[in-house]
Amino acid sequence: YSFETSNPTTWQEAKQACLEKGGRLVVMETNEEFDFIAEILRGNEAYRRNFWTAANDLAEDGNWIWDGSDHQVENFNRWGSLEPNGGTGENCGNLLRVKNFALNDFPCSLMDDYICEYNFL
Ligand SMILES: [Ca+2]
Ligand SMILES: [Ca+2]
Repeated sequence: YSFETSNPTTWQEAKQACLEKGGRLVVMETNEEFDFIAEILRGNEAYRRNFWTAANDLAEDGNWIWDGSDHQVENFNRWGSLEPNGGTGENCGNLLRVKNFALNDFPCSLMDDYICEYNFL
């Protein structure tokens, strides 16, 4: 994984940046992987912004997928309380700092830090 905090970007830009590094936006396939990432974020005061993940419902509102993976988000309930709540206005998934880095739907055009992953199967 790499935690990219020096250049907040839109979701699309974050996706492209991870591809250019030879990886992809982080796909959290298990609760263990989610907890591993969240513990890193919660344990470091340097992580002050939200982080983009590969989660999105761009293709069909309400149908959450992980970009670059066949895994479904619906089987993975790590949403923050009351999330997802943005309908068609929030189609990209980040880890929301004010909700202790739970998953949140967020406007794709806003600027966030992001997490890339590498060496996935
Ligand atoms: Ca949405
Ligand atoms: Ca939201």
